[in-house]
Amino acid sequence: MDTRAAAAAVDHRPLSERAALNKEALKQSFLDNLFHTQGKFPALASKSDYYLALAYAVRERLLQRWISTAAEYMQKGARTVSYLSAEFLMGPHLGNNLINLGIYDEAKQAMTELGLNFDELLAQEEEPGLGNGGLGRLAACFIDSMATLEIPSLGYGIRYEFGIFHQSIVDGWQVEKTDKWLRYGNPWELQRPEWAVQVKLGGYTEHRSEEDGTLTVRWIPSRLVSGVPYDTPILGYRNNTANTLRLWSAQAPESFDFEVFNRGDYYGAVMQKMSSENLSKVLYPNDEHEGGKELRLEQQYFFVSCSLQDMIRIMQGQRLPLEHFHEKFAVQLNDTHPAIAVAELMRLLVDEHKMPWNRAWQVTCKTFAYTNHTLMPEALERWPLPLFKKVLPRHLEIIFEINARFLDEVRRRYPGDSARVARLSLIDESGPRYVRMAHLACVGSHAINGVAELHTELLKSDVLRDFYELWPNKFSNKTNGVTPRRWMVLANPRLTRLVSDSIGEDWIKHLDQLQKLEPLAESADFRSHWREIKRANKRALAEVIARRCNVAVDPDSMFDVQVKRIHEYKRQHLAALHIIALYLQLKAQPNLELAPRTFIFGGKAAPGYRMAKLMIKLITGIGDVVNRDPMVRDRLKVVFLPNFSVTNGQRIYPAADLSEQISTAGKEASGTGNMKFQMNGALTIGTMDGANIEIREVVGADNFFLFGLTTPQVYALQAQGYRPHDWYEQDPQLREVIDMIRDGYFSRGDASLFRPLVDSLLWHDPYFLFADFRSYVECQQRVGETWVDTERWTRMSILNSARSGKFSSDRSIRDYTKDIWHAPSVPVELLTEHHVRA
Ligand code: 73E
Repeated sequence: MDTRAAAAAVDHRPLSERAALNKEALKQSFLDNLFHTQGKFPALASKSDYYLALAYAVRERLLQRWISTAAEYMQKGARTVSYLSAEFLMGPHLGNNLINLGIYDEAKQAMTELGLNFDELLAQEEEPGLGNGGLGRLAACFIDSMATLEIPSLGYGIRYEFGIFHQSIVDGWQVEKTDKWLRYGNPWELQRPEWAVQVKLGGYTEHRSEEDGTLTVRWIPSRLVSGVPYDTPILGYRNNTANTLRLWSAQAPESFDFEVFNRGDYYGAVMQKMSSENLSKVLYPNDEHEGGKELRLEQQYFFVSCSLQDMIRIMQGQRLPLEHFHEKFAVQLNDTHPAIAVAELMRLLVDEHKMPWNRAWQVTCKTFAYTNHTLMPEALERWPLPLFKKVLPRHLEIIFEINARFLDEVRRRYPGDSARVARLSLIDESGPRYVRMAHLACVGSHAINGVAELHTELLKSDVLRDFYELWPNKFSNKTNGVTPRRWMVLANPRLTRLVSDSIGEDWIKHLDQLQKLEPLAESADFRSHWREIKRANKRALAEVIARRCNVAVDPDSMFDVQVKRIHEYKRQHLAALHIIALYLQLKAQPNLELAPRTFIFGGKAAPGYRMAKLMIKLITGIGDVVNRDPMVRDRLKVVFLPNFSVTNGQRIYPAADLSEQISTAGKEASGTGNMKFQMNGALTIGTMDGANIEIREVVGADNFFLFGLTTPQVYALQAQGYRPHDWYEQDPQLREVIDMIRDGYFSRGDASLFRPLVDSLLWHDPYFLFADFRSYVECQQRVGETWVDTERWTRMSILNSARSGKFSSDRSIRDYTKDIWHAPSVPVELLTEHHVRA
C-alpha cells in the first residue's frame, strides 16, 4: 500500500491533537501516559513513573517526524549513510529531544505547573552508556549532526544489555558495578521483530562444482543467532528529520532450538539459547583494545552481518538491484571494529546472491570508507588465525582470496619487493599468524581518514605508510567535532541564553557564527555577565562534588579539570606530579601567593588495567593528604569525581576554567573533550597532540597554554635512548615529588603501594612524563599568573568560545559528505501537514 495514501487515509486528528507542541497538550498527554502507560495515579507514582510519562508524551510528539522521514526517504529512494559502530555513547535522550523539538521551556513549565521538579525528572533517565569514551561519543555526535543536516542516515550498532560499568570509588580505588540501564524499560526504542535476521557462526565450508561449471561454496554453521533490531529516533535540531539508530540484540532462533529439543536435549537447548543471547550481553570496557577474545569477534561479526542484511532488505524492498548497493548506501566503518563488513558484504553478494567476484569487489570497495582512531600499536586489531577460522571459516577463505588478488597487484607495482608484500599482507606471518583488520579495512575501502590533522599525517608517514604509498588519493583528514546542541545548549543553558541574546540563535546550527562574540570580549559588561555564568555553573558543580565526594570546594577557586579515560598515555599522573610539586612549595613557603585551585579528575580505568587503577589510587591518595592539611586546604583541593559519563560531563565542561589535554605528543589521535571545554569557555593547557594543535591554531598562541615535546622531539628522544632516571637525578623538584610517592606519603606510609608506578616512571617512562615535567610545571606557573588577571582571563575565555566554530560535528559531517559520502540533504515534509493542505 502506498505510504502517503495510507497516511492520508487514516484519521490524523487524534495524532495531531496529541502531538501538538504546546504546554497544555503536553500536560494532558503526560497525565494520559501516567494513567495508560504507567498505570499510576499521582499519589502512587514514583519519580521514575513521572519521567517515563513525560518521555512517552515526548515520544508521541516525535513519531510523526519519524514516520514522515521514513516515508520521505522511501519515496525519494534517498542515498543513505550507514554509520557502523560497535559503540554509540548517546547520553540521556529526554532533554536533548526536548531541545531539538523546540519545546524544552514548555515542558519545564508544564511540569512545574503540575507541581513537579522538572530537573529531577530529567535526572531519572538512566543514560545508555553503550560506549567507552571518545569513539562512541563521536558516533553519537555524528548521528545528531546528520539528522540536523537532513542527511538520510542509519546508525548501526549493538544493543548491549549492560553498557559501560558504573564506577564508584571505595577507599580510593575504582570499584565496578554492572550498568543495568534497561532496568526500568527504555521508552525511546521500538523493537522491530519483523525485521529480525539470522546470523551464522562457526562450522565449516563445502566447495562444490555445479553442473553448469560454476563453483559454489556452502557455509554450514555450528550455531545460528537471531538479531532483533531496536530502533531509536534521532532528531535533527528544529527540523522535521528523525533518522534512526538501529541497535541489534541477539536472541536464540526458535527453529534452531527445536532441533535440539527434539533430540531430547532440553538442558543443552537452554544452554545454547543462553550462549546465543550472551552475544549482545555486555560492552567490552576497554578503550584502546584488548586482544584475542572470541566473544568480541562474534559481537563484531554479529552486528555487521545484521546491518548488511538489513541494508539488502531495504534495497529489495525498493526493488533496487544489488549491483547498485554502493549507490544506495555509503557505509562508514568506525575504526576496525566493523571491518569484517568487507568480507561479509563479499560473502553476501558472491555466495548468497551469486554475483561474480569482480563485480562484487567493485561494489564493496565503492561502498566502504574507513576511519582510523588510534596510532597506539596495542589498539590495532588483529585476530589469531585459528580463532578467526573457528568463528568465521568462510570469511577466512574470502580474506585469503582478497589477499591473493591484492598482493598480486602489489607485486606488479613493486617487483621483487617481498618485504613490502609481507608488510602489506592482510595476514601477519611474522610469528603466529594473525588477520590484520586495519589492512582489511584499507583494502576494502575507497576512502581512509584520520581524525585530526596530525593524526592523519602520522597515519600516512607511519602506521599506514605502505598503504599511503600505494593509494595516496584514498587518504584524507576529517578532524573530529562535537554537537553544540548537547554540549552547549543542553549542558550550558545560561551561556546559551547570553550568547543568543547577544548574537541571535543561528550559532546553534552554524557554530562559526560564535565569531560574532569576539568584539564583545572588549565589553566590560559582557565580560562580567560571562563570569557570572561561569561562576553559577561552578557553584552547581561544587554542590555535586560536595554530595558525591564529601569535599567542600570554593567556586571562586580555579577549576582545573581533567576528565577522560584513565590511561598512561593521557598522563593523569603528570597532573598528579604537578599537584604534589605545588603542595611541597606551599609547605615550604606557607605565605606564598598562590591563587586557590581545585583540581578535578574524572574517568574510568579498564577493569583489567592495573596501572590505570593505580593512577586513580594515587590521585585519591593525594586528595586525602592535601584536602585535610590545614596549611594548604584553603588553596588546594583535589577531587576525583566518580563515574564520569555523558550526564556528568554535561555538568563538568560548563564549570571548567582550565582544560587539561596533556597526552604525550603523537599519542592522542584527536580528543573531543578538548573541544567541549573550549566551547564552554575553558582555556586549554596542552601538548602539541591531536586536535589540540588545531584548537591552538584557531584561538591563537596567546590564548592557549602550550608545553612539552613535539612529536618529532619525542621520536628523537626515543631514538637517542631515553633514560628517565637521568631526568629524575637532574631535577631536584621532580626528585622530591617522586621520592614522596615512593616513600608512602600518599599511601599512609605504605612504601610498596605505588612501587609499580614509580618504578615504571624511573626506569621506562614510556610516555615521557619526566621529559615533560619541567615544561609542564613552568606552563602551569604561567596559567596561575594569567588567572589572577581576571579581566584578561575572561577575555581569553570568550575568545576561546568565540573561535570554537570549527569543532562543531556539523563541520565534520559536511567534510565527510563532501569528500566521501556524497549524500545530499533530503528535507522532510510532515505527513499530516501534507494531508491537511491536500
Ligand atoms: O583520541 C581519541 C579520539 O578523539 C581516540 O583515543 C579514541 O577515538 C576518539 C574519537 O575519534 C579512540 N577510542 C578507541 N580508539 N581510539 C577505541 C579502541 C578500542 C575500543 C574502544 C575504543
